[in-house]
Amino acid sequence: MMEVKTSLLDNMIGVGDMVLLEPLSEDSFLDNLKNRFDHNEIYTYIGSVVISMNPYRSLPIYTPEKVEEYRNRNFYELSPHIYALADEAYRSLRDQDKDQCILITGESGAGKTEASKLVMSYVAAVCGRGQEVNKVKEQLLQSNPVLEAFGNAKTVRNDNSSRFLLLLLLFFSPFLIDLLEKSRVVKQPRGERNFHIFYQLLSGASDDTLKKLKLHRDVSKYNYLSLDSAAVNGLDDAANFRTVRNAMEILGFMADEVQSVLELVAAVLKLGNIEFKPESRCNGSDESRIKDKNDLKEMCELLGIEQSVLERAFSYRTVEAKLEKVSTTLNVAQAYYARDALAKNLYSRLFSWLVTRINESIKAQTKTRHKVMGVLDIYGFEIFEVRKTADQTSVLFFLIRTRTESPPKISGIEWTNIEYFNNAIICDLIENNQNGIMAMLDEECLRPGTVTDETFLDKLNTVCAEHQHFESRLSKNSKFLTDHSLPHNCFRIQHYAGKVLYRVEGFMDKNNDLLYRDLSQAMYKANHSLIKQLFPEGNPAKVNLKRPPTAGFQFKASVGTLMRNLQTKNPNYIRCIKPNDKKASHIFTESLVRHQVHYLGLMENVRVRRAGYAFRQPYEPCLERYKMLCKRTWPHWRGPAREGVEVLMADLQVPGEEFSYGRSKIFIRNPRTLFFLEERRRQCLQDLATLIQKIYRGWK
Ligand code: AD9
Ligand code: MG
Repeated sequence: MMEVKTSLLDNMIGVGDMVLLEPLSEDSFLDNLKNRFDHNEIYTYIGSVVISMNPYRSLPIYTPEKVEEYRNRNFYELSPHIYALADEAYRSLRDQDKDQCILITGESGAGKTEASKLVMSYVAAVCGRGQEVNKVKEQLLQSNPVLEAFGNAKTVRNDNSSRFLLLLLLFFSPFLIDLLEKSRVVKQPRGERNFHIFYQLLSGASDDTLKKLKLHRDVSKYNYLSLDSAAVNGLDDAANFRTVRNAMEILGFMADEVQSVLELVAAVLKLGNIEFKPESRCNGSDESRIKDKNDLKEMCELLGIEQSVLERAFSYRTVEAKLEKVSTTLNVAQAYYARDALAKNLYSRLFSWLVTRINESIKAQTKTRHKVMGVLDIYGFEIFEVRKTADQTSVLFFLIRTRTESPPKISGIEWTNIEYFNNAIICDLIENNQNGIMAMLDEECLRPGTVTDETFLDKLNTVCAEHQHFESRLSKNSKFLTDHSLPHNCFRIQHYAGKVLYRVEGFMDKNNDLLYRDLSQAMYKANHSLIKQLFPEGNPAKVNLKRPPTAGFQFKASVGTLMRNLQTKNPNYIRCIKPNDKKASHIFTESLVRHQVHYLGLMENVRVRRAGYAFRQPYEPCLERYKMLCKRTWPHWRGPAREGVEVLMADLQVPGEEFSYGRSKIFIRNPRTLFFLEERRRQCLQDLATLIQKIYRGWK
């Protein structure tokens, strides 16, 4: 007799798969999560979706023994674990030749990055061993510390918050999309830090290295580094610096490449210290002058730039029209704007370069095209915050798109219709080419005359109001909410997760992200191969009169590529939940978790998955209907109905993954199984009828 696996129910704290939760309500869902969390069961399924609660402490559940335990086992065989998902994805990749992607979503600090690392290390542990594979594995794992040093920072919500979008493709054609939160380079919110690498360099580099980079060890000497949170508990910047250096070496960075990278990091710090003062001109205008040229001088030495070239680029802006060049002087505000734009560009282009460089080095190890497994770790969704910037707008709408997951279609039999939040409306509102928010932002940025964040907001309000008038798709669905009670510089969008207030402050700037041509040309002239590479548009031979694409445009393009990439893969979902706001273990703040369950759409998820079980029936009628199919249950079963059904299913050798046992019902996944049972029953009845006829004839 076939052994029926029921480990999802046996020896288990609460219910391991929310699909089997009865009765199903938000309260029972939360109770189950809490119960399991209190017993260190941080993973729970919704069908094949893994919910992961952040334990905020290390649990002994990621050992090599655990890896062995989950290896090559069926998803529902063992208790819920992220390894089960990783194994399932890996096996489908290997055996069915299906490219996989793992989509990880959740609030900032919920554990997405940790989850992606766990998936990566699991796959690295179980996948093939050849020399080539080993090399790639090592490099992939080593890319983590480097990317985190340059792309992560301490935020209020997470001491190691990823500030970029990462799509990591394993097996092994790496592809990383980097959309770095570049505004952080020049300004950080209170209580947050700049990217880790700055602090790592200052505390971890040798005296000799610092001297070469013309840096002080003292963080307080640098304008771009926030003071109030320079040291973070539990974060050892110096040790991490050594890890990063070591990882770069394993990734095949040459000594001079590492040196160039560090020079750029140092240059950004120097740049932040350049300050400007106004100087009155006889024509009454104010021109900006550099206050103290020492930092400028040192920066130019680091990057091999002629000081006078950069100095000029900070004083003038040249606009090239068709045949003529017009130079205008910069005032102090414009000079600071130019400085910060340069710093942001330097750093974000360095980050992109690192990503490309890592990709190349991994690619160089792989000779054949392999099947692909992607891990998408999306940076945090800061739902509780009012402050939303243009960087974040993009992320928000990206999240919304990744969350569109339509329920499976099953023909015939029972089908529960689930109201799904229609994301298309929001995507349209934000993305639509004519009157989407992004398009309007682009248009406003290009409009001549005085354009400010406020004029943008006015435009948004007017256009949306007009559309309301014409009952257009945009506002018919009332996703853009104008409301006189809003603070004057805000608008509100009804997202999947709830209403989100956006403040327009800085939207234009962020979208514009304009680097004056004089500065890119100054960078291109640098006698520094890396810098030269990073500013190809500074090449005077390549004067391009077109405006550079806006940040919004670039974002849309990148997301487009990403989406096309993901659509070709089989998705696996991990939903991360943050149990409390204190980064503390053992605390389960119900209201906070409830909120996340809402905006991650987990209840809908359960309903959809339940509907995905084509058939569910209480044990008793099920046993009554099919008991004739098994000698042990026919004509009477004396024990509890559930056990009778278990015996029945085992006797009929229905594969374990085709059904699940709930508290009072059996859930059958595939209509095929139901047809099989019905067919057997029909045959049985027919045989019985024939038998009865025979007997009847015999009597006659
Ligand atoms: V952000 O959107 O990048 O700001 P993430 O990525 O969701 O965020 P992260 O993975 O960085 O959060 O987790 C935050 C912290 O929670 C980690 O630094 C760990 O200290 C802690 N954490 C998360 N998951 C686990 C885990 N499975 N085991 C132990 C964990 N600690
Ligand atoms: Mg992260």
